[in-house]
Amino acid sequence: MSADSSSHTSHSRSATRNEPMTEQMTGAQALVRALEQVGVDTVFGIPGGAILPAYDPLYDSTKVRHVLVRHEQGAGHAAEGYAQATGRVGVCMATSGPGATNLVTPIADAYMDSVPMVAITGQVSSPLIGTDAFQEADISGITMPITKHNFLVTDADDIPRTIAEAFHIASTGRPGPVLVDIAKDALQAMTTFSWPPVMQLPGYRPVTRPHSKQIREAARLMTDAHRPVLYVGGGVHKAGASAELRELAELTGIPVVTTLMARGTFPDSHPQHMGMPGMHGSVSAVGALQRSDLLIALGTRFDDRVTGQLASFAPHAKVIHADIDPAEISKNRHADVPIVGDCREVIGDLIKAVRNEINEGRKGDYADWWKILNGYKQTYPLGYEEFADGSLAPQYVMERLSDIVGPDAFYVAGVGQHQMWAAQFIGYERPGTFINSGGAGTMGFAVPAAMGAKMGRPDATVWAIDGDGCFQMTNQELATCAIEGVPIKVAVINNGNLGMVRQWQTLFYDERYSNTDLQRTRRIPDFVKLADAYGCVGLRCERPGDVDATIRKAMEINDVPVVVDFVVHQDAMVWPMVAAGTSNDDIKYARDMAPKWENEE
Ligand SMILES: Cc1ncc(C[n+]2csc(CCOP(=O)(O)OP(=O)(O)O)c2C)c(N)n1
Ligand SMILES: [Mg+2]
Repeated sequence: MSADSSSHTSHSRSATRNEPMTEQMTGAQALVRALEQVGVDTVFGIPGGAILPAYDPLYDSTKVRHVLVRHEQGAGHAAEGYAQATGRVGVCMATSGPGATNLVTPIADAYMDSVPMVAITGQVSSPLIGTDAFQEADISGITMPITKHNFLVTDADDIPRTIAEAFHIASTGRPGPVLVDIAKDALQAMTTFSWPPVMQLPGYRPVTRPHSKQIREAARLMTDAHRPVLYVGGGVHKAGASAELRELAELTGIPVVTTLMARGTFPDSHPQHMGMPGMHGSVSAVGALQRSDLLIALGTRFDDRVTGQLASFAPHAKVIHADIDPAEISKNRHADVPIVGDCREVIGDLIKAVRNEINEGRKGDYADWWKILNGYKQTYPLGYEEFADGSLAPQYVMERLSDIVGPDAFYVAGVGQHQMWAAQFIGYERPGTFINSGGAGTMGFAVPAAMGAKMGRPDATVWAIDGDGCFQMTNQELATCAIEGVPIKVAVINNGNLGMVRQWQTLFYDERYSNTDLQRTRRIPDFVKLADAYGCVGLRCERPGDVDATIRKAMEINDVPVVVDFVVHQDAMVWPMVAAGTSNDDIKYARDMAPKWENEE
């Protein structure tokens, strides 16, 4: 490939600062140039026939680094991890047909968790579309319900504008995944590249400024309430509003709960923090919501994992619900005060409105509420069972990781028990430091997402906390990490089982362990040997006494990825738990152990 043919050397007219640049090139070159123009520095992907024209100019780009992953699912989750660690749009690329369908899971994942992502796929040439051509899949049709928006591009002239629009849509309003499917002949055709293009999105105008009347109404309710709770979801961090949240919380003295997607948005160590609500939330957080008379729901969506049985969720509470996406408001729970807007603006305005209330001599008094809440915290702290045989408790591993690694690292979890323990037993102090698959619950998320996070934030320590089941779904990206020089650390919480499913079998299926045993005594595969085979360092830890030294050793290795096989007891369970479909009031903090709510009040 000659550098002379690169897109950088063929200016027909030198672009000055204010003049739009205009140049003849192929659609593929226009694609790469557009990606450079929107500021993309990293693309995760795998080439193939239909996308091949795009890979040629990509080879020459000095601005865009393409990371060759081992599976397109890895590309998608890496783009998500990159996006969540940096706040920028993550980008993945794949060929048509199976390449594109391998992206479906991460696209769905990004959609559920509002992650800004652009997925670029090659499509068969436009005359072949609809003919069952080789490697044809209608990926825009397939992903219609799981993308914020998607495009099928069949004309080279549309490529720059479509890329500009895709990045704009993915990153503004409620973030989400956008698919750009480009027919091969559009990539090969000649076009005139000009930048910036004029976007054509007349119907797309996210409302970011909240309505002042609603804000005043909300502030009044907050002042009048006796038992308010700030119910904080992932949208608050996405809006970059954690500082504002803290100011509002401290100004009002209202307790805060942070959902799975909001861990770290409000510091765990803050005395007003009540913990994580939901199916595996703390008794204090679940109790606070259930007994509340006012929920101030910010960037959160009343997910069933938080509400439990909806009809009995927070039965005495009025609801203020602020979200950038009007479709979320009153979707699951009626909002008495609906507020459409960006959480940073909403919280900023709420601070001003509450100050006005205070200046007028009206301040909320929540002293009695805090007596109840502090009682919950003292009586029902998070705890766990230790095993008499000296085997390792997974929660202990989390506690030690938290202490030794500290709150500046990123923790990227898979899905299952280990994810819940990572949410519960690691102390999060900084927004965005816990990255996980919340809405979709996608096994296999951790390793590639950690890789993406580390590439976006190379100076940060990134720990993937994975299950032995999850790890076997996407550990091939360890090869990518080793080759690309991405020294992530992976803690495999190896309980030898599809543990979360096994937990449900223990509790609800009479201990009939149908197809959840991964046969750990046979050690197939041996994760330490597997790490070695992938060019990573593999460590194993089986006893509590070795945990600290093992973590420290992993922390000292910074040139290659490290995998630690933490062999833990298979019977460890995630508590507290609200059984699916039951009321939050029926939360158990251990097996058959229910809190006594009445005594606390
Ligand atoms: C792709 C996918 N398949 C199946 C499930 C259902 N599922 C949820 S948790 C889980 C077990 C996960 O096992 P492991 O990774 O070992 O984690 P553990 O619960 O043991 O910590 C399964 C099978 C899922 N969430 N995602
Ligand atoms: Mg497991």
